[in-house]
Amino acid sequence: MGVLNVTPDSFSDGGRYVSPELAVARAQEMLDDGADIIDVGGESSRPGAAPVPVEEEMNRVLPVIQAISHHSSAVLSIDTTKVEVARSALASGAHIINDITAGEADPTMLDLAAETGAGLVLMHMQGRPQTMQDNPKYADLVADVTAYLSTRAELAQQRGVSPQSIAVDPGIGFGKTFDHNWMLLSELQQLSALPYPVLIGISRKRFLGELCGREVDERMPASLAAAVMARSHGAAIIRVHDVKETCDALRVTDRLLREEAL
Ligand code: HH2
Repeated sequence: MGVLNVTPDSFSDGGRYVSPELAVARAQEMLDDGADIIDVGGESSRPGAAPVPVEEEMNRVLPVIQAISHHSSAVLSIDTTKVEVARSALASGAHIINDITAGEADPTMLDLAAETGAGLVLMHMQGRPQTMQDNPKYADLVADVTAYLSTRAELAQQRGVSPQSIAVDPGIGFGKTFDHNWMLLSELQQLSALPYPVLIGISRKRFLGELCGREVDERMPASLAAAVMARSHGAAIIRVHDVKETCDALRVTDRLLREEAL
């Protein structure tokens, strides 16, 4: 899954793809590099990010989704917590709702997924972006995150979402300390045991920078190592900025995993 943030303030690619022309060109580049899904976002969720009004978010993402779907048959996801944005994005050509609040910000998000048959990514977050990094605490991190995602996925199904449409995501960096992120990555198998594909977003995130002492644009090697480990622990979808390099790393990982399974 290639990341396409149409925002002025995303932590990694903020401000780079604000015009629809640049965004469409970037989407095409990621598709050529091997992305299966392009995740379009119009609101940064980095710690402390300012909320974006619904009209503004729509003005950012809709022209981009319309233009990409006009130019290609790419699978598009919309990274939003707002049901109005998701509804318009689906009507403009998106196929998947990526909701970092797992339908909690707006409970009708689950109904929208049911009604449209869209894919639905349910992500775990403790707190909300404004405050989520203020001392997050868990009784049993991996069990808590796994139970939360399982419960949200069951609720989505009660609302009419097909189980085949659901993916779950532990939300690396969302209400997690440095150690929490490492623990979730190392014990991803527990989440992979749920009957849904696991999506994970590690690309260029702060915990990698902290470990290696690298700024955002120097975190690709660390992101590749994390992607390889996540894949070998069962992640089905990896959300990344560096698509070409990640695809090569995953081709090697998948080939070796297949060999090991023989
Ligand atoms: N991470 C970010 C945004 N959306 N969605 C899912 N499902 N999983 C993630 O880990 C995830 C996500 C944050 O990264 P990015 O979009 O690059 O930055 P920003 O939130 O600043 O726009």
